[in-house]
Amino acid sequence: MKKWLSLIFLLIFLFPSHGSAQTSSFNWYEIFVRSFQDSDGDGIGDLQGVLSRLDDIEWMGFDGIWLMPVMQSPSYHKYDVTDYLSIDDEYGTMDDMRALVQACHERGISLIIDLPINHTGTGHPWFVQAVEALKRGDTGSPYVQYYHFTQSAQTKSVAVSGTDWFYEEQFSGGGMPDLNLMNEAVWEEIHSILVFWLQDIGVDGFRLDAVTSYETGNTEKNVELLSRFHSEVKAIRPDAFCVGEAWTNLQEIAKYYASGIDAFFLFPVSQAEGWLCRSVRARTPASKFAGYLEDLYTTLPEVTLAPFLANHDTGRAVAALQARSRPELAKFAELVLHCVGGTVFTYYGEEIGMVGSGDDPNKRLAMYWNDQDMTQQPPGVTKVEYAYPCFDQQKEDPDSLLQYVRKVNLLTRKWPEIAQGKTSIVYSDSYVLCLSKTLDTSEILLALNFSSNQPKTVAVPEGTEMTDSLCLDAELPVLEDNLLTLPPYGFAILR
Ligand SMILES: [Ca+2]
Ligand SMILES: [Ca+2]
Repeated sequence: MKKWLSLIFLLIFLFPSHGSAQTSSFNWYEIFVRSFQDSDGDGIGDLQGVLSRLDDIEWMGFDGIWLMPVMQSPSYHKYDVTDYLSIDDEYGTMDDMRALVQACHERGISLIIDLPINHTGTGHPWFVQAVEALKRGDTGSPYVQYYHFTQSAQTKSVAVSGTDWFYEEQFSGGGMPDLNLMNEAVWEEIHSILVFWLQDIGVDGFRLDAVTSYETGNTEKNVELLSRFHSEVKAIRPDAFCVGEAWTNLQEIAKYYASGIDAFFLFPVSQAEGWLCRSVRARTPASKFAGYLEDLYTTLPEVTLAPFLANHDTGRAVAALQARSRPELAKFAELVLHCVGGTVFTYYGEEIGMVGSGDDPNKRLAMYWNDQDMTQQPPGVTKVEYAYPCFDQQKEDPDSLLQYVRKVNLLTRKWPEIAQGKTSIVYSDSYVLCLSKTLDTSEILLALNFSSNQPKTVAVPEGTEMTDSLCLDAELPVLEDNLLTLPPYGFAILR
């Protein structure tokens, strides 16, 4: 153990962490493969299905894809992996994966995959062999050291049937025993997994599941483990991009960035009680949001942020925003999210205003392409509901949420200052927020009107010109005598 610890410190010393992300992709699309697109008629989404939808993904303006777990696993969600070097039979083959990677790269789309290493499934051969060893009384088996077995019940432990042992399981009830990430042999396995996916298959990085549970309650240790992970990844592929799920507050997330991992999801901005929803509900929405941003840029001044509104574990944004009958609010929220900067993650279906909350499967419904072309609903669904029209219909409607999200994505790509620039708040009042974004020597100004029903006017610096705008209808922002008037939920880019 001591030898291993000194290795960790050595690695940290040799690879000081830097905040800049190795990615050219800033509009990411999170896909739950099972619910996305079926290609072979069995009703279950698969990799060939994703491949067949790349035209649509590209059209929407996304330049990065995060696939939720694709490795062999007995559950519908596939976070309980039984073979890290495989593709689940339901999703297709490794050849399908290679084809998908190649097709993404031909389009300039990055592809990262979910990597749950906090735990395996109970069906993983490591765990099966560990349990067999315990049943034989062979506690010296190397596989026993892969997990956290104890002889007394802990707060998060499960009895190993047929023995008097228990295993640690942070996500209880899931058949997901926690790996012993303090074991050098486990890291040798992780190294092989990284080489396989980054080198042999050519994925562009990973979404790291449940990093706060690596060593639950020990942020310092988790940051050390992630530093090692980061070093190993960059040694294999210096341009790989990793984003971590540290589901915690801003101050804790800031600590995780010390690991060097490119980005961490900005949980505080997401969900019904997050900054964005709280702000749009507030009496003074723009100044409220500006206050949150001030905290954000002070706490995380030099890192790549990863804002998102909803993911597969949260309720969907339309419900959180109470925007079922207010598509304009869903649109504006997507815009505000992008103005935060960094690598923005959009969960599949958010771009067409899908809803779903409560039980997990309800948050992972079949993508609503149209009424014919849908996968089966995931098992355990208790409510199937689609609040907004289907993808095909929204694609034909120039005023749809889908078309708006596409415009936001395209504006973000046209103006790299928005995602990559250093942000400062130059003005805020109750309803108007102006942000400056500086990238290298280029500076642009973003002006947003948070009012749902009133035009708002703000003074802008002399000589500023409006280069782009995005509004809900035909009414456009007007710039006259250094006064910018924005229609309700209007947006302008100036420089
Ligand atoms: Ca299928
Ligand atoms: Ca753990």
